[in-house]
Amino acid sequence: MSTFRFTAGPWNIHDGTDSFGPGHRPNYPIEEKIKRFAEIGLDGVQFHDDDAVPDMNHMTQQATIDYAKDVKKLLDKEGLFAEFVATRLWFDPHTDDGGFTASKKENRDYAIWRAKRSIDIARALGTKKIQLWLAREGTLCAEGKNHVEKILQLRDALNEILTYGPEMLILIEPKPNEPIDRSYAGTCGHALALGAYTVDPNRVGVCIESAHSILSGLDPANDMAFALALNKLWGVHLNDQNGARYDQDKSFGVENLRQAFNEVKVLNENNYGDRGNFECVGLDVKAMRTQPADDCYRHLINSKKIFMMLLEKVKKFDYKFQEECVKTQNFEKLEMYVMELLMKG
Ligand code: XUL
Ligand code: MN
Repeated sequence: MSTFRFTAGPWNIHDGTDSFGPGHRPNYPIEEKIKRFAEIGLDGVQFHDDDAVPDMNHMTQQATIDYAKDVKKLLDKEGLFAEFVATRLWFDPHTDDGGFTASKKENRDYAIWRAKRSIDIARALGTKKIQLWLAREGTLCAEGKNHVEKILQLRDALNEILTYGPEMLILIEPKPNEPIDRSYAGTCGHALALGAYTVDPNRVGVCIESAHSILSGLDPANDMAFALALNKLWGVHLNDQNGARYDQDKSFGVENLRQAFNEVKVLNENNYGDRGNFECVGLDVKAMRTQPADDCYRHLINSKKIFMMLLEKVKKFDYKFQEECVKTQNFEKLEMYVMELLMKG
C-alpha cells in the first residue's frame, strides 16, 4: 500500500493567460504560493530553474546557488521539500528554435549552460531530480533540421548533463506536440530509448503526464505501467485532457474518470510512492481562465481529492472477482463491475 506525497509547481497557479488573451487574475509571489501549497495539504514543490531563481541568466554561479538556498529556507519553514528542478528551455530567445537541438551552436551551448545551472539549483534545493520537458526539441518545419543529427545531439546533451551531475537523475517528461508539432521524444518509449543510449542509462527515467499520453493517443495508465515495468517511473504529472486538442491541464479525472481510476490503480498496485520524496504524485493542473482569484487553488484541491476518492475505489477493487472473470474470459462482466464500482456510492 503506497503512501502518496503530493506536489505542484508555482506555474500551476497562474493568472489565466492563454494564447488568445491576457490573464484576469493577479500573479502571486512565490512566497505566497509556497505557503498556500502547505496549507492545502501538498507535501512538496516542483520548480523550473527560473521559478527558483528568476534572474538566473544574469547571475553568477555563486549568486544563483545562494538565491536557491534562500528558496530552500522558505520550503523548510513550511515543512515542504523540492521534488525536482526542470530546465526551462522554451522562454528565452536562445531557445526559439529548440534547446539542445537548436540550429545554432551558440543556442545549443546556452541550453547546456542552463541545464548545468539547473543542477546547481537542484543541489541547493536538496533534490537529485532534473526534469526535462523537451518543449521545443523537434521542429515546426519538417525540412528545417536534419532529424537524425538532432536526435543524436539530444543524446549528447543528456550525456553532458549526466557528466556534470554524477549524482543527478534525469526524468524526461515526454510530450508529442505543442509548442512544436513534431517532438523528438514524444512518448515514454522514445524517452526511455534515448536514455538507454546515454553514458549512464541507470540515471535516465521518465515522468509520465496524463495529458501528454492522451495527446499521443495513448492511455496514461498504460504508459505508467510500461515505465513501472522497467523501474523507470520516477515521476507523474496527473491531470486530464479532452482528447487530442491543445494541452489543457484540466483537474485530474474530470474528463476520463475510468482512465484516472486506472492511473491510481497501477500506481497503488506497484507501490509507487514507497521511495519517499523521490516518488511523488505531481499535480500538473491549471485553473480555468474563468476561475475567481479568491478560489484559484481549487483545481489543486480538487485533483488531490479526486485522487484520494479514486484510491478508495481502488482499495475496494475485488481481485478475486477479477480473477474469475479472467478465467472465464468474461470481460463484459468485469467491465460492468468496474462501472458499478465507480458509479455506486
Ligand atoms: C508542459 C508541462 C510542463 C512541465 C514542466 O506541457 O507539462 O509544465 O511539466 O516543465
Ligand atoms: Mn507536466
